[in-house]
Amino acid sequence: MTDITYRAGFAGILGWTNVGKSTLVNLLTGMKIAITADCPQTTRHRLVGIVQGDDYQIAFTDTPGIHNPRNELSRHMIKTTWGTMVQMDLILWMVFPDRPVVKQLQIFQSHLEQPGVPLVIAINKIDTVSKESLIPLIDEFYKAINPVAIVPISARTGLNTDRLLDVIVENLPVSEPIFPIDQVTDQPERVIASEYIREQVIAHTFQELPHVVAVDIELFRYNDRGTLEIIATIYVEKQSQKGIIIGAGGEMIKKIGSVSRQMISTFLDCRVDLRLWIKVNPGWRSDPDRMRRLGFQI
Ligand SMILES: Nc1nc2c(ncn2[C@@H]2O[C@H](COP(=O)(O)OP(=O)(O)OP(=O)(O)O)[C@@H](O)[C@H]2O)c(=O)[nH]1
Ligand SMILES: [Mg+2]
Repeated sequence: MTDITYRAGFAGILGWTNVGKSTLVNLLTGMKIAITADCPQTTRHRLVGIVQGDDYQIAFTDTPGIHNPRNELSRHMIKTTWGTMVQMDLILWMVFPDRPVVKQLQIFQSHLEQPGVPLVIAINKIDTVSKESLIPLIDEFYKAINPVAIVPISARTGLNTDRLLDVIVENLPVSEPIFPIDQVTDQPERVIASEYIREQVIAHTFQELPHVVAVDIELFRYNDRGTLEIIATIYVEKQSQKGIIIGAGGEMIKKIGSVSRQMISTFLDCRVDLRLWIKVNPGWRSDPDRMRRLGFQI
């Protein structure tokens, strides 16, 4: 019999690129499930981060941020986001604290107003604005759309995120847990490993090539001594980009390798032996066949 005090469901996180969706998923799960970066279009796949309480389970569904599409990869990312939203028990729309409501709402309206699906608005990055500036913004949001609540938060500092969790739980259906109660994500280990590597490439080469990089795991195997052996290929689009990643005297690739190895080792709690290759794959972001080979489900 269903416990009538237990609530569970999928909360889809939706928002413009760079608003802080993945940062929030990591903060609430307490694990680094989603990679983040100080540049747009970081998240490329839908992924679930599971937050468990005594009487609730929230499956936060992180999505690629909305932006103006420029190639097949962009179009695929945005299609993923809108597609994800139709299967949610609740929509969490994350917005900026310093942009006008009309500018933020735009193409979102029809995706946010779904019959029977509660909408919660989280105004993120409030650590960057004055408290006073939030009051008129909140009023404006209530005039534009009909959320069950608007919660100002900081996904970076954790400010007010307890309140956000309370509001979400109150608005989820009464249900049995959806995932096993010790599970934190739906992402396979090898995908998380490849994402950590991609994050470190972005972090170390920032401004120069965040969008052209894809990472493919070619070997992912625990050996007899319990060490995880990984061989990964970093794909870029031009020879010059390959040079940037290698860096002077190979310093850059060494740093990318050592930080990502450490991150994978911490996440999976084991020794990791990581080998990285870099290959030039011109135009992969505009070619559905090659995107499929790199793991995109299109
Ligand atoms: N100051 C501040 N920065 C934040 C906050 N939340 C996220 N950020 C920063 O904003 C940048 C983007 O964060 P992400 O979590 O990658 O944003 P996202 O919405 O997942 O972006 P996409 O995956 O591209 O859609 C990162 O540099 C974060 O550290 C916040 O509450 N305050
Ligand atoms: Mg993201």
